[in-house]
Amino acid sequence: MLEKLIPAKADPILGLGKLFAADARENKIDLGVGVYKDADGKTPIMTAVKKAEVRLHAEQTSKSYKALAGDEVFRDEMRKLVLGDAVAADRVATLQAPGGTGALHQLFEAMKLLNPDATIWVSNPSWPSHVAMAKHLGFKTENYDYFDPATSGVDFNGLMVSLQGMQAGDMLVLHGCCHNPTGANLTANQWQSITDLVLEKNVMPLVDIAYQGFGDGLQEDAIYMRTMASRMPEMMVAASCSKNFGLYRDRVGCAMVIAKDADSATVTQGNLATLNRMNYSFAPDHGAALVAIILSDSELRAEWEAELEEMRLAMLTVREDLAEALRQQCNSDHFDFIKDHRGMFSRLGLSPEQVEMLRVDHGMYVVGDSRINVPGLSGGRVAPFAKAVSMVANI
Ligand code: PLP
Ligand code: TYF
Repeated sequence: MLEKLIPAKADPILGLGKLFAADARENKIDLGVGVYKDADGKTPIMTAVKKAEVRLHAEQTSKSYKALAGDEVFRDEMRKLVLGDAVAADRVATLQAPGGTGALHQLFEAMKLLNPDATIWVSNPSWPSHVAMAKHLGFKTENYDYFDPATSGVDFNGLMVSLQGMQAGDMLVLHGCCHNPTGANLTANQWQSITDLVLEKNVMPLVDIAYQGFGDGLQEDAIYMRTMASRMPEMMVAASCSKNFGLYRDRVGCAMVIAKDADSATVTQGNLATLNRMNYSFAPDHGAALVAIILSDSELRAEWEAELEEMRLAMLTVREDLAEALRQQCNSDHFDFIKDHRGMFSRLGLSPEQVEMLRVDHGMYVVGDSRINVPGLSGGRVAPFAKAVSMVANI
């Protein structure tokens, strides 16, 4: 039967890592996969996470199963971290899931129960897994305009025109903050206009928040999404702890469903737990247990928040430095938008050929759509990168 399989396509982001590993050049730079890197190019374990692991090791007495929906402290702390007090706690059903991807998967599955004929609307461009997962689960998908290459900002008119095509019962995927792959983000007013439209059209919003704390701050990054949540009778949120806790491989995420009232939330909660049972029974515990310890302990929490803030500021410094270096190298303010973008990524607006030249001629590994992983440039990597970009770009 296996002859029916056709070779799988490599993930456009993860595939780059293999090429990088095979490159023998010493001055090569990896700006591919979105993981935080310090000045040494390492992805550190956060100190609060290390301390929570010590505590977990000392205090955990059993590895027996927990609740199907996951650890209650974790889920409640995540609800507060993401939604604040925008929505009454008894209106929110929560589910521990393997990473933000697992949370997205479970929410798509929940959507299958609500409307299998829904079209899932995804920004153009977006993180490739959004469309891939929605299609894999049998949904139709549509793109909505998002990025304006002329300004490297959001094409908001285009976005609103595209979203006029949404039908009642469809789902709209929004990035909560730090848009992947562009780095261009919606303003408060734009979020409000989208919320108006979603309410008018009776569409289910799914906010994917994978970078809370990486943009303008832990609270600031959630604020627009919270305003939307406070206005919506129903909404879904997929949160990831991969980046802001540095727990990538431990697979920690939380799916949240806001229901119109407490009774509806109770029924939703039961259905979410069943979705865990239908897919993998219990979500992995270790990383979620660490997040629960950190978020519910004031000292560890303060330490985590301080380190996260350091990481955020380091990324902003790279943005400032890169924009300035490109000003010098190109003798133009063309790349100043890098300072306005937020999060781990910026789309530079280079052609596939220019991206190829960066890799082949200069050993600079950028995703094919010219997305860079900003923290990959810390530790003195800005100057050589800016030089290489100025050599391939026609500015
Ligand atoms: N959503 C977006 C937009 C992402 O960029 C990512 C990747 O980091 C995720 C979700 C999910 O990440 P993870 O499953 O590693 O938590
Ligand atoms: O966009 C990124 O680089 C991160 C990490 O299949 C990632 O979101 C990339 C590809 C993938 C899963 C995670």
